[in-house]
Amino acid sequence: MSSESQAPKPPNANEILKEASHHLRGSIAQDLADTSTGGISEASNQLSKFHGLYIQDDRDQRNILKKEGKEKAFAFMLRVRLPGGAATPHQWLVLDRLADEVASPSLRLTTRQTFQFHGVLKGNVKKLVQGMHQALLDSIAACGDVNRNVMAPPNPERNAIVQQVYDHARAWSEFALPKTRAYHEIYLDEELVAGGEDEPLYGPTYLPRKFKTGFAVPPSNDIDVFSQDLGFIAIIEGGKLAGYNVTVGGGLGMSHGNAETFPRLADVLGFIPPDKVNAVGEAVLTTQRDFGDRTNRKHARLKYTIEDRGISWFKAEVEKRTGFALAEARPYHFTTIEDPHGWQECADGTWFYGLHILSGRIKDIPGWPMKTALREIAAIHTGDFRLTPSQNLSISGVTPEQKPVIEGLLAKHGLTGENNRSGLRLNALSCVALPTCGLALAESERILPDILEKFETVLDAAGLRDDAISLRVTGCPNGCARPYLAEIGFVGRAPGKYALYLGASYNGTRLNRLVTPSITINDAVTLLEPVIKRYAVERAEGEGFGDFCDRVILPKDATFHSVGTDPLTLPAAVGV
Ligand code: SRM
Ligand code: SF4
Repeated sequence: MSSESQAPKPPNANEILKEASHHLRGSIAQDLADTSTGGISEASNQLSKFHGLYIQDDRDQRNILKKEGKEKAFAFMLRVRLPGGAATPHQWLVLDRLADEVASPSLRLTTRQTFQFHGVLKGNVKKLVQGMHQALLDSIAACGDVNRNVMAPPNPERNAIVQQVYDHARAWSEFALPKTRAYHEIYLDEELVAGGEDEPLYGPTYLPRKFKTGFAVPPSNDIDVFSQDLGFIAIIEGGKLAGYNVTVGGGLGMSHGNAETFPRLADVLGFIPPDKVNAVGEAVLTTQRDFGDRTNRKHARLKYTIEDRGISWFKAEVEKRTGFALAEARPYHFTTIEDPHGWQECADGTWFYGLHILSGRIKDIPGWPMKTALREIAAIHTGDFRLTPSQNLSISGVTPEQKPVIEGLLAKHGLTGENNRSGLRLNALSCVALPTCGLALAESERILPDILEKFETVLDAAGLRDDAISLRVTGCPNGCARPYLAEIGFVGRAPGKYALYLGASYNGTRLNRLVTPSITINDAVTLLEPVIKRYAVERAEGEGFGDFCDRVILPKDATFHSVGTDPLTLPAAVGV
């Protein structure tokens, strides 16, 4: 072996950038002040992600502007930090107004329970951040190589256990926040910290890659706990929260044609009592900080650290850092990922209303004035809003007296039927994709209604309109709508072409498998029509569509396939 091949690989460019950034400052402030362009430098783009900001350009306009020799139509996306997805009515009204005044003006609920603004022009970035700040909201660590928005079941008022879990999620979120004041200086005009500050948890280069945490309360796996880098599954014994099973190493992003990247379900590491959440979280996070791959960003998530070094090694390292051993994992059972819809009564005597919002897009269109309706509700609501992991909204903490008022407002705007949709539609997710996402290879949010209509026709004919089937679409293999955990997954490959995946379990505990690497939506409907018909007549009692595909349609010996390696021959398997 040559000495050259033994030399350690150099850190990737982002590592050098982070180290030199003076705790995430870099030249973002100067770039934002530069009025000669609507964009910012690539270095500032990488760093501003840590502050929840991405520079994007309108991809619908990209070619036209290029032909005209003009600059791209640059604008920022801003993602709010909102642990557990909770916002007050006042905060809702502020975000609603800011969307009108300085952004696209739609609001977008994300798959990790927060809001995104799109179309924020450079000159409006500080106005937006300052406006949010007035309402005690920020976008710190909403993106970047840090612990991101922490997920938790959206309705703590349901019972005392959910409330406890929610409190633990918030405490972990606070604990794992970066300490740098860069955000306050750049966007809120706070004075520069003279000597710089310390980042006790992260150090100067933060984490090798994004890091995601979620808390689940069985039987609901609404947060898709096995897709999280770090997960906590509440264990309930004798009607009390006994503690958590800790999960590590989940993650979904992959690249088409790169077998070294793959979606991975988390391992269950062991059981801990409730007061050990932060200690274990810190040990997991710092192990990844110290051992994660800082040479190759495509191999830098915790899932690869665990895959490469083994779960036993990882557990030993975590236990070394905490100073205590994790107990054996305790039994749990997940049944669903679906949000509750409509009115639900809570233990504290209040109610919440689960409102389905397709792709989490809140805007006004003729006949569907969702933004106006929610603004009017926010103006009189005395409880909270909770954003769900399925891009839906829960209007929570509603008193019995206010219930008819809120219902009246939904009725006034013709929105009471939103929850009376097909089981497929109520369980569908899509990522943003075009025109804002710079990584999209195909449409996602904009094509979802069309996909749903086509499949609804087939499902109606098979008598399956009300069956809950999860369908998730993304514009590229990064997996932002968690498509590899869907019973039917479409993953953008090229304009109009998708990789089709089938056979995940409905409760988020088994990944789906690649059926065909590139197919049009029409061809996929044709391909799946006989499968759906067979499912309608041949399924076992209570069997979900994904389980049926896994049991009957997909070959027994197949493991997860990445694109380019032996897609399953579904037509032969189905007998069409
Ligand atoms: Fe995501 C990158 C949108 C949840 C995996 N994601 C992006 C960017 C920022 C594109 C970019 O880097 O330029 C997208 C912005 C699009 C836009 O115009 O708004 C984007 N991701 C989203 C959201 C808004 C999808 C949605 O429609 O709701 C979700 C915001 C979550 C939040 O509030 O924090 C979103 N992204 C996810 C999830 C699901 C989850 O976390 O539960 C995943 C898969 C889980 C995972 O991380 O493994 C996910 N996003 C990615 C990846 C691939 C990461 C990887 O390990 O390979 C990227 C690309 C990257 O990081 O390089 C990405
Ligand atoms: Fe963009 Fe791909 Fe994420 Fe969709 S899955 S938002 S296309 S990065």
